[in-house]
Amino acid sequence: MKDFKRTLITSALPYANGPVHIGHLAGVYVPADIYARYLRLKGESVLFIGGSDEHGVPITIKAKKEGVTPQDIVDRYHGIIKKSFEEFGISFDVYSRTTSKMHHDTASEFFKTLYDKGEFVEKTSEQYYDEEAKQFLADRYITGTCPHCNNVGAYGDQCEACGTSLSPLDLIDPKSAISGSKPVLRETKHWYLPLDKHETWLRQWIVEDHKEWKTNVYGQCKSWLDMGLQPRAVSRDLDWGIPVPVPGAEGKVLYVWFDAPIGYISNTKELCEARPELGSWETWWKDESTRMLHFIGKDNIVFHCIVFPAMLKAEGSYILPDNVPSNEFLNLEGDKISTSRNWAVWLHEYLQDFPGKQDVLRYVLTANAPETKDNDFTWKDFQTRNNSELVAIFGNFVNRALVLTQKYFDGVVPVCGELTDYDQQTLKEFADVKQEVEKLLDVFKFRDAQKEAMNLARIGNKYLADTEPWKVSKTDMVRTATILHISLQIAANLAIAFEPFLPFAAEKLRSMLNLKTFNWNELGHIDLLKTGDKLGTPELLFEKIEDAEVEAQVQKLLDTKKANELANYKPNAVKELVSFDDFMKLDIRVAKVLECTKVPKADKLLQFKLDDGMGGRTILSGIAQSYPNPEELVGTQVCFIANFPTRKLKGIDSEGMILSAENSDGKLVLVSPSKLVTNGVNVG
Ligand code: B3M
Ligand code: ZN
Repeated sequence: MKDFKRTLITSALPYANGPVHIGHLAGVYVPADIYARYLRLKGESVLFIGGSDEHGVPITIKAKKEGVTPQDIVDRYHGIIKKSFEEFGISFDVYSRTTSKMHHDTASEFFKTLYDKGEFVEKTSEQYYDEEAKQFLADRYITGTCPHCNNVGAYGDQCEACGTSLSPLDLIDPKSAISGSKPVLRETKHWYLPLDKHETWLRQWIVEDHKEWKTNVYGQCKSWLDMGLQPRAVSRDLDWGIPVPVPGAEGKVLYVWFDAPIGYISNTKELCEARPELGSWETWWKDESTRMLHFIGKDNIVFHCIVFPAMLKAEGSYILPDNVPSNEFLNLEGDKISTSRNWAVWLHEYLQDFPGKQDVLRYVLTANAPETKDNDFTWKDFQTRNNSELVAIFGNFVNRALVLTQKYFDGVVPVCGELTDYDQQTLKEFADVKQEVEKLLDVFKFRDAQKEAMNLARIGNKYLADTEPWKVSKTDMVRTATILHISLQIAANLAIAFEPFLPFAAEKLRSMLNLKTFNWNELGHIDLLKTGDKLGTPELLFEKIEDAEVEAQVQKLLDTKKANELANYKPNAVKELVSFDDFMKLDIRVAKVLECTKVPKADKLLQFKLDDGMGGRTILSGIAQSYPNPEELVGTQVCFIANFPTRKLKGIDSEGMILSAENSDGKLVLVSPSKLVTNGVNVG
């Protein structure tokens, strides 16, 4: 690897149109944070840049829906997102936003530079225009019928029913989502970044020079390049965003994917202006001895590996990223996380339900990180990892070491006597951990790195279980002292090794150990604590999570599923018209239920004895699964078709048909008059 002097870490700027969820944390922010903390702990020069992405069409759509301004929306969510990140210990050096003046100026200038250098091509094309709303329509603002599956609510960029990506011109019977009117095609001019002209160097740079990139990233880039790159529009007809800073561009703004990555630059500038000791922002962005890393999710790969580098290269004075560690997606209990379907674990809600348990989520998300393929988060796994790893191994070891020291040595680090062979063997095992963890962190294998760090706790736990100081103390205090001395050194090592992964637990542990200064390079040492050092008060590092707590979370998700089913219920098309005469042929009446029982050997059928005002009749109805306690129906009134031919079902004559409605969840509900009526009267 090249000899770099400093590392600039960026993490994708989340859209400020909703709160952040576990998928964001697992995919981008926890790995980026682990890496930033790791480098800092090694004493390296590092900046970790974050911020909210506050432009783009979805924000304007949300604002319209709520009847507020886009600025109101981003103000609300920028605040919520920023707070969630702080609470989870994501250690950004700066977390700013793309509506800042600094960003508007920086992105505007960037565009202007490329424009002046002739790096864009101007093109006029036909796009849909809403004559009532007097505006061009972004792809998402146009709905129509999908030409592939006939879904009537397809969007101009994608049909969510069949998943096909579309262009607005593909839609049958297009409608404006703003006014509902039929849009017309109108000519409009835009600026395009001619990616085709950048293809040759991009291919060399990625395919030849960066074979070390993660296979998911490398593979996606290669297939984009193999398909051939096309010019990409970098402006839009929209009134929310950064105005295109050239003459003749009224009503046009920079495309959100043009301005958002420049946000990394703007936020670095803002940081360096506020803290001059960090040096000039240009050192971080233009000096070849800076190593730049973009942490992103897989849907952002093309923008960070192809489009943004092309922008930087076109500008001419910037460095390119050295690596783009991108993760796949995290699913939730088997389903894709979705903001619109509320299928997510929101960070702010998690903290209400599990206060103080940030590290548990960080731990589980890393242990299960979608590094090479999509992965699934389940509450059961969350509970198991907490109870049988964090509590039973890490917490248990630390607690025993500290409590025993408190008990036998008054909370003072005892003298280390002569080491047995077993002690030596244990120390040797844990001395390797540092190298192992580093090797993995250096190639962004966070889940394996955490597993390796956890081995340290396993070694400690096993050491205590094997040496049993609580027994030895009855006969040999010198040996007890040695065992606890070694155990405390292992605990101190844990406090360093876990700082990148579980910063809250690591800090708590350091304070229990009274470990004031620490750095990564001391990892593996067995003199982190000195004989005679006074320890702090032992506390539990992790707590057990009870079944009821995770069951409540699962129930919350089941409720969401149910609510979605009801909300998504789409009525069937109305059947063919019938004449009044045909309708009059049906003899629908009301009857009282006298008896209602399950039909033996038929799991769907109920047998009704009815008072139909005409001497009574029996009808069988296939609703048993919706009425598990049929006796409860006795005494209620139902509607039935009286002139339906008699049918034999399971050997019983069924003389008519009872009416029921099928709910959106598939359950059948009997239809009854809303007030008591005389048995046998007609319905019509
Ligand atoms: N806001 C997309 C996303 O959140 C976008 C990332 C911008 S990074 C410059 O997935
Ligand atoms: Zn479709």
